[in-house]
Parts: sequence; C-alpha cells; structure tokens
Amino acid sequence: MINQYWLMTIGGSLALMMFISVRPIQAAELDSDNDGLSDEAEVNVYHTDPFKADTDDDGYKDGDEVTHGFSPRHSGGLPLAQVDSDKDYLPDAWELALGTDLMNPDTDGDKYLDGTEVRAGYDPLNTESKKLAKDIKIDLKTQRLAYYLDGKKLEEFPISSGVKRLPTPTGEFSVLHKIPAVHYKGPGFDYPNTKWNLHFATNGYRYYIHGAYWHNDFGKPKSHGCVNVSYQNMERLYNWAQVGTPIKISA
Ligand SMILES: [Ca+2]
Ligand SMILES: [Ca+2]
Ligand SMILES: [Ca+2]
Ligand SMILES: [Ca+2]
Repeated sequence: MINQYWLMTIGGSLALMMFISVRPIQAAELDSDNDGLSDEAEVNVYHTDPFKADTDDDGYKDGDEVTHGFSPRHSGGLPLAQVDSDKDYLPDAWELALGTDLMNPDTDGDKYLDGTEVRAGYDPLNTESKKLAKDIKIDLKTQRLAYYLDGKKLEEFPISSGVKRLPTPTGEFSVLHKIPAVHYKGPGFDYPNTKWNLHFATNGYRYYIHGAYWHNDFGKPKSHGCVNVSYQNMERLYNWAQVGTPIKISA
C-alpha cells in the first residue's frame, strides 16, 4: 500500500512538473519586452524585435503603435496603411488584415506578388487561381466608407456625401468605370484634374466616388451628390477597386 501511494504521488508530481515546465514555453503568451505584442507575433507577424519594446526607436511601444494603426517598424508615425515593408504593392495594414506576410512579397510562393494578386482579386494565400469578393460599403449616416476583400476589412475612413438638396443616391451599385481624372464643373464650382474617379450611377448626373482636393471637411455632407474622399485615401481605393466591384450605399 505504501509503495503504491508513493508511486502515485511521484507519478502525480511528475505530471505536474511536466505541466508546469511545458506551459510557459507556449510562445504565444510570452511578451518578453512587455510591449503588448507576444514574442510569437513580433517574430512571425509584425517582424519587430521581441526583446525591444520600441523597435523603431521613436518613443512609442510596438504594441501601442499597432493598436493605433501606426507601423512599429518605421519611425515618424507612419500609418500602417501607408507603409509597404516588402515592396509588394500591398500596404502593411492590408497584409495584417488578410494574414499575408508583410516581409514576404509573395506569401503563397506562386510567383505573383501579394499586392498584384489582391489588386486583380485573387487570393494571395492560395496558389490556385481563386477569386475573392470585393465590397465597398458607404454609410451616409456616419459619413464613412469601408472596403473589404473576402469579408475582411482593408480600410475605413470618413467621406463627404451630397448635401440635403443634392443627395447621394442610396442602394446597391457597382463600379461602372474607373476614370483617372475628371473635370467637375457646374454652377458655382470648377474642379479641374480631379483624380481617382469611380463612376457608379447615372441618374441625370453621373455619380462618382472620387478624390477631393478642395476641402478637408470629410465626415460631413459637402458635395453635389458624389462621394468625396481625401486624396490620401482615394488613391489606394481607386487602385484596388475593379469594374464590377459592388458598392452598397445605405442611408
Ligand atoms: Ca513583445
Ligand atoms: Ca516605436
Ligand atoms: Ca507581403
Ligand atoms: Ca503570390
């Protein structure tokens, strides 16, 4: 009986020791430099230094930068949406949203760059020619636009839709034409060489989502019916959108 008791106790202790010694090695939970990102995520996802809380020496911790949408790898408060660490035409913010590797220009190894695949609507994580759905959603109440690949949000930002007297149409549309530059002109306005225009409806007027360089009041209605987007955000949306990409505008 005594022997059995000791055997059970020793067995239990061994099991407990193994449990204790195995658990802390789970790297996903370890945050060695206490910057809010696990060692595993720093090494495999963000490509930051797991033993240095402020990888780019700009005074902000890696985790805080990521939480607020800034790159922990580039100093100077660069938004993740404006950084392309591996030069594959896919912004770091989109790589993180899609689960591609922001330091590998061809994550799935099929000889097509991540950004090239996404722009053409293909899955950058699948070597087969698999198409992914693109969606643009505009909420006139909140004056915000968001766009998605395969249901994963790539970006969201404020817009300016039509004023009360010249409202933006609501409903389901799609990109009909992509036009690099348009000269918008009418009573009381004249905006030559307006960049990045996505034509989505014609109803007496032609309605576009387009860049706007003549104001910075994004977040409130301002236009003659089009959807105004800042130049900073519109270039990426324009290059990503394809003829046929669905646009849903809700009131
Ligand atoms: Ca860390
Ligand atoms: Ca930093
Ligand atoms: Ca990449
Ligand atoms: Ca690829």
